[in-house]
Amino acid sequence: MDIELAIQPNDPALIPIAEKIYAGQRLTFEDGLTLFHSYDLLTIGQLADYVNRRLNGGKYVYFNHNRHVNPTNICAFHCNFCSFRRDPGDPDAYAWMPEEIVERIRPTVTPQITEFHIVGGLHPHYGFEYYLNVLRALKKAYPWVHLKAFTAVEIDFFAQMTGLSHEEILRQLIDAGLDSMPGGGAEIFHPEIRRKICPEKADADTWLAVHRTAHQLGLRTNATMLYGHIEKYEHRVDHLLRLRALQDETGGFQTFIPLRYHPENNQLGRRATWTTAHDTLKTIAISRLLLDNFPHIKAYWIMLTPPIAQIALHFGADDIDGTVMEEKVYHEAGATTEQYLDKLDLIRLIRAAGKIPVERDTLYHILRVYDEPLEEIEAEIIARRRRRIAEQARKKRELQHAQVSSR
Ligand code: V47
Repeated sequence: MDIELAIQPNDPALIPIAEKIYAGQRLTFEDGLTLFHSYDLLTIGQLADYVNRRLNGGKYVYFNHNRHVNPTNICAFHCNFCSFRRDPGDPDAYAWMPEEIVERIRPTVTPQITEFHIVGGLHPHYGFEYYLNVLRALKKAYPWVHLKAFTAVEIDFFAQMTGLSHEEILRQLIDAGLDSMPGGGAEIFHPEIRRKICPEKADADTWLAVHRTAHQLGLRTNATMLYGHIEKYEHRVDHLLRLRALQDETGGFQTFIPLRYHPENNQLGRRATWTTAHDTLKTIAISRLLLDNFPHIKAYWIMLTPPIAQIALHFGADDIDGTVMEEKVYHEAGATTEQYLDKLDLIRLIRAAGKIPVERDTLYHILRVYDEPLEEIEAEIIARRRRRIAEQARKKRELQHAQVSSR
């Protein structure tokens, strides 16, 4: 049976939108609003799944082996949704020196890891050189790892601090080892909301201009949207369409990541609450439908929880991010998920959703397709894990032995 015939909207308002989607036509601002106002979640999800299958085949779900690195939580800005930032002198404020970062993460850096996701506070005193040195030190110590670092807001902060253009800042960062940029700092573009939640941050035009420049320099970047606080549906649609317009121009975005707002330990949380699973799945699906020119939609398991991320794989998402290791931004804000899932956990999660796990690098080159029987994959990964633990124990014994002998 034709897929078009199989999807029968319960909400009649969705019929003309479904027809446009089958015809491959672009959705408008009004279509976006109609979708958000509709409670027909299953139809919206089926439409998004249909588009994902048309764009990506619908069988593969991507993940990567990555690690988050947050060099400092000291931040000059005061975004009211942020639970991670600290002022200098706060008891739990920290700022790690580049070599310290290299050593702190060493125990978790294996030859299999392919990406460091590096974001943090805008340190008021450290200067641009500190951030360049973080990249240089990491690249020198772990040259095989892709550095996805610094949001457009950080790039704009460095430009303000130094008086250099965004282009010059990006060129210097690329020289120091930058390979691509994450999608953070986008929040909600509309000025009505942006000025209430992050008035000091680069505005929408600046955020988009930084990504435009990055794309012109050959960097691939991601984009995000922080939803589920005080914004209205029209602000979400406005946000998505601004991203779509830039992507039409440059084609440099890889993935869109809707970020579910977490209200604990931040000022905005006194006014806003957790959003619902229904809203999350609808937002993921509508992102897939409106962002017809974005290759991928990510269901970030840290934000959504693994069970909801798994369901999102049937609502248009084709990526769940990676192993992450040591996530701080959302856990300070009340995220209850693990801070780390290993490769096997991710593979099991994706396979249990009836999809084929595909390990990718940051730029979506396929490293391995996990399509063999699950028991074989489990046996292989567990055996490798055992070998690694035995090897670490052997190295530790050797070190202790050498220390005793040298006394
Ligand atoms: O810009 C901060 C968000 C973002 C909260 O590019 C919060 O692959 C929810 O951008 N509740 C940074 N969200 C993280 C980010 C990201 C994450 C995963 C993958 C990628 C990628 C990018 O975190 C910030 C902000 O929007 N954030 N505080 C909070 N309380």
